[in-house]
Amino acid sequence: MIALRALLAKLRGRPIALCDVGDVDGLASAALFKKRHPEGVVILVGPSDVKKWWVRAFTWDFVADLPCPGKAKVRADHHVTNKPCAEAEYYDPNAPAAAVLAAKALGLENDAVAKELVEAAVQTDTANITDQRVRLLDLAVRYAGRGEKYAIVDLLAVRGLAALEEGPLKKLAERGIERHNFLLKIAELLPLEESLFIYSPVRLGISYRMLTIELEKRGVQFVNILVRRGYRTYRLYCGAHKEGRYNCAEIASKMGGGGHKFAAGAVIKAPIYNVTKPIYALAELLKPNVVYVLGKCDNIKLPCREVPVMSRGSGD
Ligand SMILES: [Mn+2]
Repeated sequence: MIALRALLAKLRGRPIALCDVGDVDGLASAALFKKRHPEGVVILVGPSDVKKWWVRAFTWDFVADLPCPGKAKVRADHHVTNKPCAEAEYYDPNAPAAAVLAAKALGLENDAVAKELVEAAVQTDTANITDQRVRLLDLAVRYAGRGEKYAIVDLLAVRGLAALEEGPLKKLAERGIERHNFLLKIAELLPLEESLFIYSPVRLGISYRMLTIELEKRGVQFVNILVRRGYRTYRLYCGAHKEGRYNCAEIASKMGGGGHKFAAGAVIKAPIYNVTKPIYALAELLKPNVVYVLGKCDNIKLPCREVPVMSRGSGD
């Protein structure tokens, strides 16, 4: 458990950092902290985890790319919606990435490896990737599990982007490319209708959030992907065009989740006596002409079209 990891670090008198688990910016910021404090311990969490009691219980030596966890000594962040709170704030809503501010906060502005990491964070956070190594890092991070992300932070702290050239980070990047290509293949098989209802009866090892974004890029206005993650467990990913008339927050909240107008989601538990209920509950809300199934239409009592995909095992 990550709370225990933080507690142990505290007891050993090590500096602790709290960084965003979600993207290259968060991980690059964490790597900068490790570069400055090799004995330090990084904890990676998402923005919503910051409200958890154990996160609020600690005094964090360094926080990056996240809202205030309560008690923080130094914080580097560029989100307009996050209020400053730390003893020393490196906060600039106009900064292209939190890592830019993290490097400043940690006194690493002139370090060559740090410069590389900052540049990688800027390119990914501004969706303007020009360096091939940054593209590889982005794909490695997108498809990495939590444990793998800690390994990425350590490797980046020691070697910078050169860590992508061999060993575990090269492997993670290769897996990222493979999964992303699989995602693009699925996107190609789907029709570009205004609104899509997609059902995935098994997890395909892709990022479904990325698939909603990819389909929107291609012109779909409203994408709902329902993924069956277990016998009774489902996950909804909703994506809508920012200026469109569709509202993901509304759909997600009706399914027991939440989020933004343009991106929202829900985890749904089906009743034991009716394990396919979430499919029909979502269809009731969306009233789709057809359900696109990433696999077989078996037993789905709705107009259904099969999208022939090859399963690749679990991932996101
Ligand atoms: Mn960021």
